[in-house]
Amino acid sequence: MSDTTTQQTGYQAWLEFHPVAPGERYDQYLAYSRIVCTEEDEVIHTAAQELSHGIGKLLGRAISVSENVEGGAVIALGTFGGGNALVDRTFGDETRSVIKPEGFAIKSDPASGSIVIGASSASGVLYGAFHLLRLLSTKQAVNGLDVIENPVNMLRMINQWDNIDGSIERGYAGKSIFFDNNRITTDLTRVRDYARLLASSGLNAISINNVNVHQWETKFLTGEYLPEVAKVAGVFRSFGIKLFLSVNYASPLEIGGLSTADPLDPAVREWWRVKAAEVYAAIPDFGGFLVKADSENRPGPFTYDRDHADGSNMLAEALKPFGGIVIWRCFVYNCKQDWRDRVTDRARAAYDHFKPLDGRFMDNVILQVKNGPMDFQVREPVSPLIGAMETTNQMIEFQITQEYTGQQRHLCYLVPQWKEVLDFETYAKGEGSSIKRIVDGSLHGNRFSGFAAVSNIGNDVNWTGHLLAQANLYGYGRLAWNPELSAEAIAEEWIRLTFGGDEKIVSVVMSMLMESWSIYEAYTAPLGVGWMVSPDHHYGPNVDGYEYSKWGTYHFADCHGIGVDRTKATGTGYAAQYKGANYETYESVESCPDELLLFFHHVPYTHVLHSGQTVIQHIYNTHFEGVERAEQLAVEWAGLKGSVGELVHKHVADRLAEQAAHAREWRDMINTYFFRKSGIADALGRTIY
Ligand code: GCV
Repeated sequence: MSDTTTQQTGYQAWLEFHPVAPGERYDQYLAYSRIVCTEEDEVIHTAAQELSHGIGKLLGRAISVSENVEGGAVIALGTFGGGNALVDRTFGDETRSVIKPEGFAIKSDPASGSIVIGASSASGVLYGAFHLLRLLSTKQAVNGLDVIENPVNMLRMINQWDNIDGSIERGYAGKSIFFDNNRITTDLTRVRDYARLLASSGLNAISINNVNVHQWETKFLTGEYLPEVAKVAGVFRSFGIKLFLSVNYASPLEIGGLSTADPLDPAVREWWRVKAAEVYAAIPDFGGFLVKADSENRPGPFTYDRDHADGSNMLAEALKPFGGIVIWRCFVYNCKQDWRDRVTDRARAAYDHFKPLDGRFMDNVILQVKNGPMDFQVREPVSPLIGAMETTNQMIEFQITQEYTGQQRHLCYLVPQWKEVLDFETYAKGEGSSIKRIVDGSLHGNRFSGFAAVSNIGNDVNWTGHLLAQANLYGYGRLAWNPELSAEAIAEEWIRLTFGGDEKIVSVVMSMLMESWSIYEAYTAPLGVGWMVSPDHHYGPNVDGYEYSKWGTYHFADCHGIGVDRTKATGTGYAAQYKGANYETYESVESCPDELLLFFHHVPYTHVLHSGQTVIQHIYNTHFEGVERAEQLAVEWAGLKGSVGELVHKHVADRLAEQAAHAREWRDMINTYFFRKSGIADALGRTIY
């Protein structure tokens, strides 16, 4: 990799540190020529090194790190009471009392002209360092700083779906950076660079292997792999990130020589206790286990006629003495449904399985719930399970990897979608019960809570396949840190950090990102009905791809109409899982929002939407417009030729051309399908085959 710059390959991503030009605050920044770090702590040293590296690149000169606080304006960093005189002098009790475990304060010291970063933990110092670097990289004034930041969410986690053979389930950016050929990779350089990216966006936890834990990965808990896992944990530790493992629920059977994995069997419980002790002996700060059980053919407690509380509590009990946690996924549904069965509704499943168990989980179990009831579609309602369990820890799961949103071949900036989910009012405890307040733990006063998301990276040189998909990884971290940040603010930060401060690039890329989700939605499955993709690989279009299969994902289109009746009155009753006004809004075809109409209702093609269009005309219009808008993305990007690096420009241009071509395929297949089904012509007489 000879040139790793963002402009040429994208490798440095948002940690490119474009040089500050004279006139762009160069002189102001030049004053800070030294970093002062007095504590012997790995994470604080990382922070000092990052500052030295980043500012060095911004200013084009070497920035030293020393312990000496005297001698002009410096950047000092450390924990409160940790021995850095500048930190201790700058931050009084008032500031210290409002800084939470991973928060930080940054203040300018008028006496010395220095900038001081203080925190109550080493991780806080690191986040403070990255915050300052963000200010400098986006060329903001740094005299007179007085910043206090605390992460809103406790767990800010990434889930890798990487397999030991180097493949990645739903990975669209090359092979795994963790595993190759049934071994954990020995050169951890790339893992370290990934840890930097994650920590710099505010993330603090990672599970490194796929939730579908197969034969070889089950052995991660054994001496064959644990020493190597411990090395990976060490890399993440130096960036304040805790390592978790996905575990196979049937491990006692598969690697323990037991004849059962029954969670109430004393021998099974003992096996997990011993196993947890072995893992903690190798990795003292191990985070815990992530578990997909009784889901899509994975083993689980149902085999023994036990429930998910029994299963997760068994693991929680084993981890508890070491401070570990169990993250138990709620993606549990019948994946062998008969498509002729109109009663079973996959959307209902998570709520139906878990809600009755509220109050039965140990306090170190967290339920991880996907943002929607189906599976990361471009449009779904918010999962009604989130917030429905008052005495159970919950965290939300997003998908950064674009399984159903264009697989990093199409541009789809997902932060606006996540924002909508987080701002959704659940009425779980009356008004003011938004999703973000449930997942930050404040609404129900949970001990553990937070965000998880499936990563979108692989060993492609630019990490994410589509360079602009880096914005989703960055945006996820920033949103997990602070869900109040706007999608625009995050996009702007990312563009400036990645491409530098050219205002033309900022405005063009911003408009492309902000439009992209709605463009993708326009030319794919209409009005919230979802799917319509090819089975297995999910890179559509295939309108009936899942219509006659066992996965519970149907649109029920016939010559009269389309959509799934999920009302309580005449359908599956899913709408009744929502509280208060949400139930009424979704139950009624009159009040259901257009974008979710076909998720909740089966309607004739002539049904008139709130927009004034009929369903069929909406389908035609959005698909024609969606293609035009996708083509326009390519035109906008073409205007940046010469402004961004040549290779990067070509790479994104190629992806956008493919997106436009693929959008045309979506348009024609969807429009033709519904024209032939409904027999209703396009009011505007456009070409439909
Ligand atoms: C890891 C969907 C995906 C699967 C994934 C599963 C899950 O079904 O297609 O690849 O498996 O979700 O979240 O467990």
